[in-house]
Amino acid sequence: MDYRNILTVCPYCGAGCGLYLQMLDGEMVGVLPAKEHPVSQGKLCIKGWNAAAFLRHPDRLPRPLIRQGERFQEASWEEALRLVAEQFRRISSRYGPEALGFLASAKCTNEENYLMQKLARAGFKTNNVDHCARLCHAPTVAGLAAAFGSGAMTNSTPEFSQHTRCFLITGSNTTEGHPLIASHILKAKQQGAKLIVIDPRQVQIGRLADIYLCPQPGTDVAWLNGLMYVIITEGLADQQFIQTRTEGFDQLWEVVQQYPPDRVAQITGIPAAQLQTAARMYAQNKPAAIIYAMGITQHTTGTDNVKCIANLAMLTGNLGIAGAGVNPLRGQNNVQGACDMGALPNVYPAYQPVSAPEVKAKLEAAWQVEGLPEQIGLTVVEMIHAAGQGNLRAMYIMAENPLLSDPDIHDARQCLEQLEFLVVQDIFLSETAQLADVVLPGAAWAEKDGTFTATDRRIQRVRKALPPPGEAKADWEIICLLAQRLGLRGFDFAGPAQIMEEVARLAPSYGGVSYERLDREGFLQWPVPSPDHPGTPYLHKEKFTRGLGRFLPVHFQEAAELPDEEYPFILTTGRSIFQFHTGTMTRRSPKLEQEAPEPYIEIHPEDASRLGLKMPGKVRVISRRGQIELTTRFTEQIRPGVVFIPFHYAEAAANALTQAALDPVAKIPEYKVCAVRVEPIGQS
Ligand SMILES: Nc1nc2c(c(=O)[nH]1)N[C@H]1C(S)=C(S)[C@@H](COP(=O)(O)OP(=O)(O)OC[C@H]3O[C@@H](n4cnc5c(=O)[nH]c(N)nc54)[C@H](O)[C@@H]3O)O[C@H]1N2
Ligand SMILES: Nc1nc2c(c(=O)[nH]1)N[C@H]1C(S)=C(S)[C@@H](COP(=O)(O)OP(=O)(O)OC[C@H]3O[C@@H](n4cnc5c(=O)[nH]c(N)nc54)[C@H](O)[C@@H]3O)O[C@H]1N2
Ligand code: SF4
Ligand SMILES: [Mo]
Repeated sequence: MDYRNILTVCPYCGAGCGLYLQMLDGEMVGVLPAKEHPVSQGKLCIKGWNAAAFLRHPDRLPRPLIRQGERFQEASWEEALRLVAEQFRRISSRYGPEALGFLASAKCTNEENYLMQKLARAGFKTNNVDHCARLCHAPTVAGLAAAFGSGAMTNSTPEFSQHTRCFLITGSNTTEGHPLIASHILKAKQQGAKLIVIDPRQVQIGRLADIYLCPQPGTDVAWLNGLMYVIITEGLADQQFIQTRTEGFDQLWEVVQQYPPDRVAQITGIPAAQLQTAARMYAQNKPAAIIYAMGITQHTTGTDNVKCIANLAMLTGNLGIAGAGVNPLRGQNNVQGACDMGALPNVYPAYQPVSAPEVKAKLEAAWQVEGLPEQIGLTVVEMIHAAGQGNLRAMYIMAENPLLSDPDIHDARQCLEQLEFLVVQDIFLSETAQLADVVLPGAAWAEKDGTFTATDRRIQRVRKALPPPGEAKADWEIICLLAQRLGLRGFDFAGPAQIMEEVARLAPSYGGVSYERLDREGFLQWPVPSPDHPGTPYLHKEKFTRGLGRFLPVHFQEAAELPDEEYPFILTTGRSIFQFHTGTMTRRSPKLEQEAPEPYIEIHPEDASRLGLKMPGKVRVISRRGQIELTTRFTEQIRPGVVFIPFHYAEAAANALTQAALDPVAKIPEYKVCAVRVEPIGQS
């Protein structure tokens, strides 16, 4: 008998927990948490324990599929790749490279994302490459890069339980979205750290808080400016840090002085006294960490919200020290890495701008190509709209499911239907794959080698434990085969380790990364510029990446669509601990599906009784874009006038209701605010 444990990383959230896959005679028999892992420390959340449950599901795609009219026909790799190569070449030469779009993926490895953007840029000369970070932390990347010069989480997860004295958590349902990060926070709280939670829903972490504030959704700039008003007027700002490390304080004060607590109360619904108490608690307990996620970014003012968070941390000197900082919790297992690899329309690997001539020259030399495109490409939602307008003719979607995850999916579907050619590379026949002309079967996380980069810039090895089903292949291998068929040079890699060697040569912050080091040291946190550099647990120690930190003051602006008589409720959407995104994996994991099998709407009992709703009962929820039917859940943990729907369920897709209003800078859609009406069905 051959029994072995293979150390790898959980495929779900950006916490990046370590786990072992237990293998007996080549079969997977279980999952074990890794005791020595610095983040998970021998624990896993329920998704981690069930991370392998979908791998052998009968719905896994074993062979390529080619559309024949309304149906799919199984095909050989040879046939499928020949068709993809022919169509992409034809469409590119007929309409130009801008008619092609590529979606890379935060579910795939760094090596796979690196190759996808290389294929788009070196192979087809377009920067139309993006991925779900656009729907997630694009405002973080834009806002923090402007303020600090680097758009990543400043500190590290283990610091929360070792150093942090105060947490300000906003727009993060931490115990459900990042459970093993929450456990560091709760450990710190047990040791006496203060906990402030600001969220329109009193999610579990809010119920455990010292102070919980309940703002109206979409009013974050107002209360953040309000906190700064109190800190400045009460003399709690860190003058020395402001003077030596930052610029633009006077401009900040000009704006912030217009947000006294009484005005903030009118805009946000947060009582003035509560705002003052929270401001004092945050400013007087150092080091203090701000932790945020989608409640801050998924707004038309997402970038403004992030800038305010950066302002608040600089104002109190909470940067460049352990346990403090601005900590955007990145969502997917490898969304940090997909951004680092340049799967974004404006930057090459390690955020080197596509518009900089010296960067272009460097990559042209390295990739042995000429004429890399300088023009910034299209973002996710822009690509979908360009397809609808006939400007984008072909798309290659690797490991994303936009027909459930994009806003306003009825419109998204109509747009994608206009494409001349759609390739989807997935492990299941997702909603998006069902629309494809060619479906390419990928290998899942436990079936391939590579690296994922967790939210705290922690690069870790993912290891192959078992073969993919049927003829499915690792995504990196599929891209290489396609590129070779297209006659492109520079895609003949022996394996992921060799791809990482190329990444390390071209991406300065990954310069010291190698598989040999990762195997020896367990993880590396970027920037790790050279083989002898130890890696960086927290950023901006002596100076900011851009030199001085820059205050970027912003005024409050309303959300794009507010309630009115016809659509009187604010809909906010998000997650449940048991399900992940569009459910392709968790809904095929029996224990997870059993816990949360059905779509639901959370509504305050006052609103429910006004509408005459019953629990359990069914309602129809209607927005200007669509309607869905689901089950009611009454809870006092939501603001009256606000309803919540998770977006995991195809049978009642929250994104049938949401809208594609975008943040003008980051181009993220406003998933967290739109107007809806709620009607009882079959109740009297
Ligand atoms: N179980 C599970 N875990 C996941 C995922 C999953 O699908 N399932 N997805 C992963 C991914 S990709 C991501 S991005 C993360 C997301 O992690 P979170 O961002 O924690 O998840 P959401 O459910 O979107 O929750 C956002 C929070 O913002 C609050 N909120 C809503 N509107 C506003 C507002 O206007 N202002 C403020 N301040 N707060 C608001 C909501 O009440 C909620 O508490 O989770 C990751 N982890
Ligand atoms: N209403 C609403 N909508 C939202 C959000 C919200 O809060 N509210 N959040 C947004 C956010 S933050 C995010 S990140 C997006 C997520 O949006 P998506 O990324 O579109 O959602 P996923 O379900 O994670 O899609 C991943 C796909 O990859 C496949 N897959 C998994 N592993 C592999 C692999 O190794 N290889 C291949 N080839 N395929 C694989 C899965 O089967 C699945 O189809 O959703 C966004 N949409
Ligand atoms: S916290 Fe995230 S990374 Fe850790 S086990 Fe749960 S889903 Fe996986
Ligand atoms: Mo996300």
